[in-house]
Amino acid sequence: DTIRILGAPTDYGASRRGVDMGPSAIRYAGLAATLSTLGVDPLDAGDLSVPPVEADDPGRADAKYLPAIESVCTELADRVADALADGDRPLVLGGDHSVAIGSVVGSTRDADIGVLWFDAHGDLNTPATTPSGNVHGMALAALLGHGEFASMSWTGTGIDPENVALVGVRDLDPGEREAIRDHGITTFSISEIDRRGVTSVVEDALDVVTGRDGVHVSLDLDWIDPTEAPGVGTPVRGGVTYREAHAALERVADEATVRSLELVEVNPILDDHNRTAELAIELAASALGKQIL
Ligand code: DIR
Ligand code: MN
Ligand code: MN
Ligand code: MN
Repeated sequence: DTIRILGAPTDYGASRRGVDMGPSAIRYAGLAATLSTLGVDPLDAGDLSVPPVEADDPGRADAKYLPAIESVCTELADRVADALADGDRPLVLGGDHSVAIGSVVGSTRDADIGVLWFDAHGDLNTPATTPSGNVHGMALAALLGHGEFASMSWTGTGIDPENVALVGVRDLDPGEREAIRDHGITTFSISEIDRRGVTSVVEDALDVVTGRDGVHVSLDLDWIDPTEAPGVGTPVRGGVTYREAHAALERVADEATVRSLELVEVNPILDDHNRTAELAIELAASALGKQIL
């Protein structure tokens, strides 16, 4: 079992914050060594080449840096699909969450998959509803072909919205609430985790997203409480605890086939001695089947 590491060092999805240093921080925290202890072979394919955000112009205010994001995601989709075609499992290191458009487009190519989206946010805005113009807040809407994204071929997956679940959200914009209602996106809020416990919620999410060829796990580190994961692009108080995060990904490993995985929004500039990158690696290990005993 080979895990192919693909770095996507972008900071286009929300203008410059420092998440483009995520792949470096995650590697520095010992990603390859940790994967080796799981009995999988890490194959580091390096980073996509991404020009610095300062070298570009944001362009339209309701979808900043969209052409640059298109070009990174188009290349990433091919790299992810190539890894899968070679029999490797892709592990994408962001970068801001807009890179998920590339990962999921690549992972769904010729495959039937589910998508689990662990995030404080819904990432369900479109250029028409975004309060910020930041594409990282639109990544899931893009993948589902909402609004203007329906006419953009590079974001298209044809994925059935019934095979997508959002887990642990606690910060939604009005247009995102509408999208959840209108498109019937299965959404488990942080309040539902409070009431029912993370294990039972994740089991329900996994029932929803079963795809013949496995699941894509998109892990935005801001899903976790900022006390444990301070180094993220957009921290939001009240996230899942350290153990809840592990319990969730352990359930994923036990109950599903993880086809592809991504760790996004790690921001070493705001981090405390790289602990968020270290946590990202630990959680990837849980998702890939790390056993305590
Ligand atoms: C907000 C923030 N909903 C937006 N989104 C973030 O700008 O659309 N997503 N931070 O990760
Ligand atoms: Mn996100
Ligand atoms: Mn988020
Ligand atoms: Mn289903």
